Amino acid sequence: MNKVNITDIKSLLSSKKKIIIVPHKNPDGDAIGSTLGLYHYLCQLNHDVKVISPNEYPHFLKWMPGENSILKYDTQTEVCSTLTQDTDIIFTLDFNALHRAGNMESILSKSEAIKIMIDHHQAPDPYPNFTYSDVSMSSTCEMVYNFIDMLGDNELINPDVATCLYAGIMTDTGSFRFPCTTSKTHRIIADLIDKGAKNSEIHNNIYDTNSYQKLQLLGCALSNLKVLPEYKTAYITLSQDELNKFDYKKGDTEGIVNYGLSLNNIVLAAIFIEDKQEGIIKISLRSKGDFSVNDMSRSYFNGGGHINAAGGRSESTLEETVEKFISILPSYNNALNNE
Ligand SMILES: [Mn+2]
Repeated sequence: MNKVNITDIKSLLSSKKKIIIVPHKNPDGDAIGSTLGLYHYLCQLNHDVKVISPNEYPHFLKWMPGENSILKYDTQTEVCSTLTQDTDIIFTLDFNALHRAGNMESILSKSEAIKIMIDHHQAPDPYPNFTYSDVSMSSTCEMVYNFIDMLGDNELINPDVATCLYAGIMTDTGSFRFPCTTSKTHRIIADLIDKGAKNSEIHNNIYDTNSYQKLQLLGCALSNLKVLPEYKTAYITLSQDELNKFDYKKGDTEGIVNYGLSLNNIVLAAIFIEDKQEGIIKISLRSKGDFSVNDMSRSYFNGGGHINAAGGRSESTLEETVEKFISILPSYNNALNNE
């Protein structure tokens, strides 16, 4: 794995460049926070910077400074294609394989621009010219902080940069409680507050925006929760009909999987969400300790992620997907019961 070469990047950024910053498809708080944090930093260096998201993101991220300047590839394809074809540098943030950029995959892989990856997921693809990959990091936002710091520009972390990076670290660490949260993470968070991130306001903006329907959907998910104590496993299902009944909007199911993991004596939690439009079942897996849901997802559910948090998908029905999940648990019996 390459470590990013800061000296080369520093000289690359020493003259005005056209720069595109791209988060992964279906961007979350860390993806939007890191792209906007980097955007506010690069704008101060007088580069010509654009953030292009492959698609739309949830409404609870639509308060971040600079958010209204984000272009969306799926609805603004022409302008986004032109910009991507005519750029000097492309930063890809919070993902490490081009297929994670969804419909932007082919335009990104064809581009001759210098590519710089900043990411904390496992097993990065070798597409970039510069790779800053570190799976021990809590979030890509923590890495963007380090990146700016390594470039010697810590003083350019203004309230806008600080706010975006704080939001991404907070969401990717489950408000600083996941095992990836280190003392270094807290030191960075402290510095971001000193530099103008309003921590309590950011928390409210992200977490206190529930609609009545969203809470009803959560109630439905929790009543569907099943526990398999012999495998220290809990799982939740949500069918398309249930999503429709509660007027599902993008982001409404975010975090629901963690309720399974909050049960006493549970090591593995899963949620299976039917998506009839895409014709797939979306899967989120969470675990405690050394049990790797990244491995499980890579082996069985066409996905991956981190040791304790991974995503995946299935093209079978909801029922078949759950059956498959239950059928593979015996092969993980020792690992689950040794936690
Ligand atoms: Mn992340």
